[in-house]
Amino acid sequence: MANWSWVLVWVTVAVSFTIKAADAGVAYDGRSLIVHGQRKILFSGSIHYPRSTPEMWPSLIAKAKEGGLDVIQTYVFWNLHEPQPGKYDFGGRYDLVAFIKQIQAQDLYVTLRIGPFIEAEWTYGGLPFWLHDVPGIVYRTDNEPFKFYMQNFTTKIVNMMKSESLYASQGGPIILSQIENEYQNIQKAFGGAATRYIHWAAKMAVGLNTGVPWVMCKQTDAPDPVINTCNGMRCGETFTGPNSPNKPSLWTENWTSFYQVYGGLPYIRSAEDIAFHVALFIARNGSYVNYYMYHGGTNLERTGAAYVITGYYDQAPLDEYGLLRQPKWGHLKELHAAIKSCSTTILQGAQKNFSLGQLQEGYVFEEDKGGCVAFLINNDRTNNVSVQFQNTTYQLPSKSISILPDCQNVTYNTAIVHTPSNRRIITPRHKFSSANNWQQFEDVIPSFDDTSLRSDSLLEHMNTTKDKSDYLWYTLRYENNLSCSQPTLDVESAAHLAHAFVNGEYVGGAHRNHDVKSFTLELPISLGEGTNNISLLSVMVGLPDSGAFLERRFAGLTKVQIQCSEQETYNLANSTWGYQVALVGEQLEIYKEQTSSDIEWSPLGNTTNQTLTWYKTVFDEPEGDDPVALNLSSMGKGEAWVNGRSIGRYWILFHDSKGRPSQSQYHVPRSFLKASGNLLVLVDEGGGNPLGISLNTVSVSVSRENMFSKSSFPSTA
Ligand SMILES: *[C@@H]1O[C@H](CO)[C@@H](O)[C@H](O)[C@H]1NC(C)=O
Ligand SMILES: *[C@@H]1O[C@H](CO)[C@@H](O)[C@H](O)[C@H]1NC(C)=O
Ligand SMILES: *[C@@H]1O[C@H](CO)[C@@H](O)[C@H](O)[C@H]1NC(C)=O
Ligand SMILES: *[C@@H]1O[C@H](CO)[C@@H](O)[C@H](O)[C@H]1NC(C)=O
Ligand SMILES: *[C@@H]1O[C@H](CO)[C@@H](O)[C@H](O)[C@H]1NC(C)=O
Ligand SMILES: *[C@@H]1O[C@H](CO)[C@@H](O)[C@H](O)[C@H]1NC(C)=O
Ligand SMILES: *[C@@H]1O[C@H](CO)[C@@H](O)[C@H](O)[C@H]1NC(C)=O
Ligand SMILES: *[C@@H]1O[C@H](CO)[C@@H](O)[C@H](O)[C@H]1NC(C)=O
Ligand SMILES: *[C@@H]1O[C@H](CO)[C@@H](O)[C@H](O)[C@H]1NC(C)=O
Ligand SMILES: *[C@@H]1O[C@H](CO)[C@@H](O)[C@H](O)[C@H]1NC(C)=O
Ligand SMILES: *[C@@H]1O[C@H](CO)[C@@H](O)[C@H](O)[C@H]1NC(C)=O
Ligand SMILES: CC(=O)N[C@H]1CO[C@H](CO)[C@@H](O)[C@@H]1O
Repeated sequence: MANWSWVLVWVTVAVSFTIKAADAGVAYDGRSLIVHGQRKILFSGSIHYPRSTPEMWPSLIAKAKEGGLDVIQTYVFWNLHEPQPGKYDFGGRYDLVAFIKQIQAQDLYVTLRIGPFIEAEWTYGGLPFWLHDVPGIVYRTDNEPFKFYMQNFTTKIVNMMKSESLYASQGGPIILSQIENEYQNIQKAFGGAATRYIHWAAKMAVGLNTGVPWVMCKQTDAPDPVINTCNGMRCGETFTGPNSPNKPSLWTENWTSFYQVYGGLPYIRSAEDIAFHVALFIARNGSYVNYYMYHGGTNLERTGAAYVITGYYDQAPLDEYGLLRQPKWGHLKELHAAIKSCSTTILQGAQKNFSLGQLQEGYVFEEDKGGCVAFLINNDRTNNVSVQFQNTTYQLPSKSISILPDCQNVTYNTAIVHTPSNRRIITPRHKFSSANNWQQFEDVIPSFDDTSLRSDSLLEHMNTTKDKSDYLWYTLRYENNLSCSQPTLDVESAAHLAHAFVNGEYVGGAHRNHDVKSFTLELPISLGEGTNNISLLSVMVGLPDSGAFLERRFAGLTKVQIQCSEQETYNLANSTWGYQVALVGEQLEIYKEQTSSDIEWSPLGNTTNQTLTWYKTVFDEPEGDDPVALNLSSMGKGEAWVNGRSIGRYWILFHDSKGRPSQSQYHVPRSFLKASGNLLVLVDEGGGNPLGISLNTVSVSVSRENMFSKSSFPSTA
């Protein structure tokens, strides 16, 4: 079955460091992965290829390597690669093979998390939306249609890797693969079918004979020989361990921060806290740690999941732009070096642990031939303490771990940071404040007669747009009763936002947030005599990416009524509705250079009160290599394109608890730009003023460590 099953007879750790039989590939035992016969402690970092550009990959990977990583981990993004069943796309940012070969060129390993369900704060958790229309499908359980497409795509990827000789068993860089993703979170919902599914998935994956092990993260009962691994912030404390003594302790997601949603604040996790938990995990026999994310990047286009902001894990050791975030990057680099300096002893030595005080403990790895490594841990959050270890006194700062590669000298303490902090510097390079340089196009507010798709009920939003757009118009003709003198329009929605128009005039909007399921609109409106056109724009900010029964999720309007008085209410849910998928500007691809010139643009109007308006202008590329960002803080909500390529959604008006937009700066990858005449197009749902937009370059204040980023890494090409 598994070509590494011979390893299961490997019981003691210290027999020999080199294992002949595994030279060709990757094996494992209870202590670690064994790569080409060598036992390894591996530091890994997540970098997702479609969240940056091919031009950025070499520098991101080089900075990861310089930071002491051995492995780059990435998900595979099914919905990018198979936009229609059997039609594949692996070009440009989607070029998985080129990404892996770039990692290989820099002598690092790869962990390939195929999923193919990935969650990842990626729209629909990476599942292609067309799956939704496969008859009888239930995702991620013992369901034939789902298993068919999952196996089909998994096989496609594995075969692609094999044909490029990318598995370590073929001399390539891939040392580990993942099937499924945090399935335990939803397992209960499927009862016995879940167990059958997870066994099927393990068997299917193992049957693909990659010559490298498979893991299931957050899956305590991962079937042999698949390795169960830990995801979380404190795996040294929380991981219940491998489910077999023959499996190593691997941490596939150690969150360096947390993803941010619109309306939410950034999650700041200190360098000291990350370092503490990584050191603890290694002290407790862990042998693989992955930073999720090492570089988060940008949710370009409409790829972010529901409510997730466009910048992804900006707080990671490499920030959204790929610049070093200090002291995080440098403090972890020193940690990796401290552990690497003694990894042979950690892997070969016998481990013992002992108490050093009420809240203090020690872990020692000792080899017969003399090597000795100690981890001295102070779990006390407030007090520095002195401990005695082998007749020597050691000062341990509060909540810290000291590493002694020779059991004598402390070379690293997780709470003592030598790396200076740095600061982000935003340098304004251009202001778009001249109205003459802008043009606008007001999108059309469709009325019922403009629509061709009709239904006598309120349709589900996602199944109607098929995720071709964030936008779905619900339109209606309403015959007004003159007795209704002070009508209100009441709307309830399970989508993310709605904007209401009566007879072409904007009457108001509302939205929900990441954590609630629905919202309501109650708007006083004025109705004319006879026929009135009611047009409601329902908006999604990314599709959901998690939970059981994703295929049954409901979004869109759930209730529409006109209330004339408490007694007199007209429920419009079962009226005849006319639907329009996408804005007219989207249908015309107004943001593309070729099509933009065919549109009748107008001079910029009074921008104080526009709704659903497209804006365009041109600009020159800022000089130099520093990353480029647009400050969109004067805008409302919408999406922006540069030279026809979407740089993602923006949402300024939804403030966090401190009264600020969750994200103001939006990354424009350098490779999207040419020297001059770059076309910028934005669509704004309302409240935006393009005259306040500015173009900036982004850098970090130069500290000692950053000299490195300046000199060796011309940031992005
Ligand atoms: C996947 O399905 C397509 C049809 O959609 C088929 O052409 C292809 O051979 C299948 N691939 C595998 C590896 O099963
Ligand atoms: C680490 O592994 C050793 C065997 O080498 C075992 O005795 C010990 O209990 C393990 N420690 C932890 C914390 O799992
Ligand atoms: C050694 O570590 C194990 C696992 O964390 C713990 O249960 C045990 O109490 C420790 N022993 C001592 C003496 O601290
Ligand atoms: C510590 O001191 C005691 C008594 O002074 C001695 O027996 C022991 O060998 C010493 N241990 C080490 C590791 O030096
Ligand atoms: C604890 O130790 C740290 C690091 O050595 C030091 O910065 C801090 O001031 C100490 N705190 C106390 C309360 O002594
Ligand atoms: C390590 O500690 C020993 C004894 O404390 C000392 O003699 C030696 O110089 C130290 N080595 C280094 C590299 O600091
Ligand atoms: C989804 O839309 C398709 C038409 O594209 C329709 O056949 C199907 O019934 C819809 N499914 C649901 C659950 O509404
Ligand atoms: C108008 O009001 C009358 C009396 O209140 C009611 O019978 C009728 O159904 C209403 N018509 C519409 C179109 O709402
Ligand atoms: C609308 O129609 C559906 C079924 O077609 C029915 O279940 C629902 O009660 C109706 N709603 C109203 C308000 O009439
Ligand atoms: C723009 O419109 C607002 C009201 O909608 C008005 O107060 C303002 O004076 C107008 N500005 C210009 C420059 O016309
Ligand atoms: C903007 O438009 C809305 C709706 O038409 C109106 O209520 C509001 O007063 C306008 N604001 C300004 C500043 O003109
Ligand atoms: C899986 C896991 O360990 N999750 C933890 C991640 O860290 C946060 C913050 O400490 C915990 O709340 C989660 O339980």
